[in-house]
Amino acid sequence: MRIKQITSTATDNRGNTSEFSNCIPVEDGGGVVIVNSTGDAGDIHPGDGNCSTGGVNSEAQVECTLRAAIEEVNAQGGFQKVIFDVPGESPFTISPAAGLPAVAGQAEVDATTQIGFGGTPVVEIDGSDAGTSDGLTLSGSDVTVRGFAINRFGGNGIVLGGSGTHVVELNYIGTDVGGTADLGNGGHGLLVSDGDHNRIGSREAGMANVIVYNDSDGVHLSAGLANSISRNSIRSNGRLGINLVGGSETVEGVTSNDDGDADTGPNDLQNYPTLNSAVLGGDLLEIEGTLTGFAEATYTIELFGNDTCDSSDFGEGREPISAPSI
Ligand SMILES: [Ca+2]
Ligand SMILES: [Ca+2]
Ligand SMILES: [Ca+2]
Ligand SMILES: [Ca+2]
Repeated sequence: MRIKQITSTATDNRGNTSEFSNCIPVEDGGGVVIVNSTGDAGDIHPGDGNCSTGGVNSEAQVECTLRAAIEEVNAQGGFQKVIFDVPGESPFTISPAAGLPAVAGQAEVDATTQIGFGGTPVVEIDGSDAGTSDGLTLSGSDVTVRGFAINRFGGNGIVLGGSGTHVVELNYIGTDVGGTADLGNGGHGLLVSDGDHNRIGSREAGMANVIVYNDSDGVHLSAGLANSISRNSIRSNGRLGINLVGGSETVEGVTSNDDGDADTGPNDLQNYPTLNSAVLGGDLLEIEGTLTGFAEATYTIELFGNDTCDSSDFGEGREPISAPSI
């Protein structure tokens, strides 16, 4: 019996039993699927409640791969959580032979659950064998992807589509689990192709993404509104760190600020600040700049430190410094 409502009684140590308590609905906490193999086989019966390739992993357990887990949770529907318990040692490298299926949501795919995780990714998705495909694609809504190194895909590292409200945090996109090797993806690090209210990065310490060495932009937005990109380390990508292209902006490259910011497109073609001076005296960094926008709105300004500026002279943003609001 699927329990839909729950109530309770209390009995004391003398045997006196109470009336029933209040009755409350049981919320659906979703299922949990455990990936226990770096293999690439698919699920033999998607939607049957079990993630199984029909084979076994290195410890003779019923094998569940990342591909099989995505197929299974997509078929089950409802909120599903994918966690990791792969035998062996870091890095746990998954090498798909073709593109992985899109994660249709709602789901949380959380590689920080893998034993050995100590604050930085230990599970790597290596696209070397996956042709021109993208690494992970998020469709539908409410998909969280956390804790992966995603590298060497011919396409983009992660694609956010569907209706949005996805979360991408604590991933290394374009590098290895060490965060240093140049293993960029062939397209953008992240592409937001559709959807609103996605969150890329996090204000929480240690939860933002590292987006480096990708051949095109670090984060490319071609549609959608209210897609926040916060506190990530974005550097050494082939083109811009963050690129808004679409709406009234039809060309690639740095989008010019407009007076009053009435232009429209991805993220409403939000104007960026204009920095005038930065002076470091001892521990005190004094920045002067301006932002043209709507008088009644509030804006959060994030500052980033770099060793060198991008060849465009705009960005990228290697080290987030602080986040004052105005
Ligand atoms: Ca299954
Ligand atoms: Ca642009
Ligand atoms: Ca603008
Ligand atoms: Ca605008």
